[in-house]
Amino acid sequence: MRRGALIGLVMLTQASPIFAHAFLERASPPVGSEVGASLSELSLTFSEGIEPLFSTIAVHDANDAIITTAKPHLSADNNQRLVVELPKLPPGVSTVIWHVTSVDTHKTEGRFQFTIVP
Ligand SMILES: [Cu+2]
Repeated sequence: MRRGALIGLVMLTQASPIFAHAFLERASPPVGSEVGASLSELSLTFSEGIEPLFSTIAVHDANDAIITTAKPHLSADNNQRLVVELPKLPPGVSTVIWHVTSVDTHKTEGRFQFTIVP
């Protein structure tokens, strides 16, 4: 009886690292989308809980100038969602470059684009 429980526990702990990296699951605005210039914040939802102090989101405009100045913070109801307030974005292609550290201290990064339409 005790032996069976121990084997079950070992299998559980071995299975968990497979899911332990934070990958981007959804973005708002969505990856590749077209959005109006009234956009005021960006949110990225990951597959794992995020450590906001060790995570950055930079948005570059079409001229590659960095236009984000605010620090990203966690959504109040979801520790897998990072939110950053945006200044008014110029029309054109914006590039989002994210670097995040998940709660298990692993780092992941990525980038995507969306387009601001006037
Ligand atoms: Cu990990």
